[in-house]
Amino acid sequence: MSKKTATLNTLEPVPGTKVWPGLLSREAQEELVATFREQIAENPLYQPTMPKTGKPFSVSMTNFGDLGWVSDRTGYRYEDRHPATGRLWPPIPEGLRALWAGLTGYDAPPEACLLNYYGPHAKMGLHQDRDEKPLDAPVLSISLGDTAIFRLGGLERKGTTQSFKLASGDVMMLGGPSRLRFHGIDRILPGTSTLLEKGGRLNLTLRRVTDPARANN
Ligand code: MD3
Ligand code: FE
Repeated sequence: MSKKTATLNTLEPVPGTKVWPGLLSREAQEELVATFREQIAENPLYQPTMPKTGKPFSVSMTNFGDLGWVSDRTGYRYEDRHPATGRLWPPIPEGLRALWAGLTGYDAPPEACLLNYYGPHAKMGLHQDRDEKPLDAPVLSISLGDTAIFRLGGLERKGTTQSFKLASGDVMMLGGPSRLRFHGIDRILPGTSTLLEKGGRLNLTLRRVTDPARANN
């Protein structure tokens, strides 16, 4: 059951959460999309399945970086290869690595860049991101294409949430006391951007997966 709440155009202040509306210029957004297009043949989007049930996600995914987030019947985890092609993930585009360094101030580079593609009916249920070791490292999210209705909750599944719009070029950082907040994508608003020829939304999340202070974790 979903409670009816107003969708805000801007987020109410939440410690550890920062939004930069429209940080990426149209040109920078187009350059990122072109980079993904170049990679798509060897690094295709695929539809992950839910642990246990095997139900497919409505969001399709791929990754860049040393490690990529994958899900199948056996669970969620990070892997160094694409589950369908068996190839190593391509490197994280340089522009995104620079964005991470500039915005997070975290003293180690991101290891994973998850790319989520939302068609007109895709959504992502409320969840926590807790498959990464260093919880002091923030997650940096970049939205491209159609606007999404994003929902941000608290540290427990039940409890109040707020929803607001994430548009193409918006960048959001979740760290510190917000790092384990529940969050999800209620829906996307088709036709709200001309960035992607066939419409839909791309979200990129940059993450640190292993603790930079320890080897082999
Ligand atoms: C809040 N992706 O890939 S990004 C995900 O738009 C994910 O595709 C959504 O949730 C998307 O796991 C939301 C924004 C985001 C990312 C990480 C967070 C919000 C977060 C971590 C903690 C709290
Ligand atoms: Fe998430």
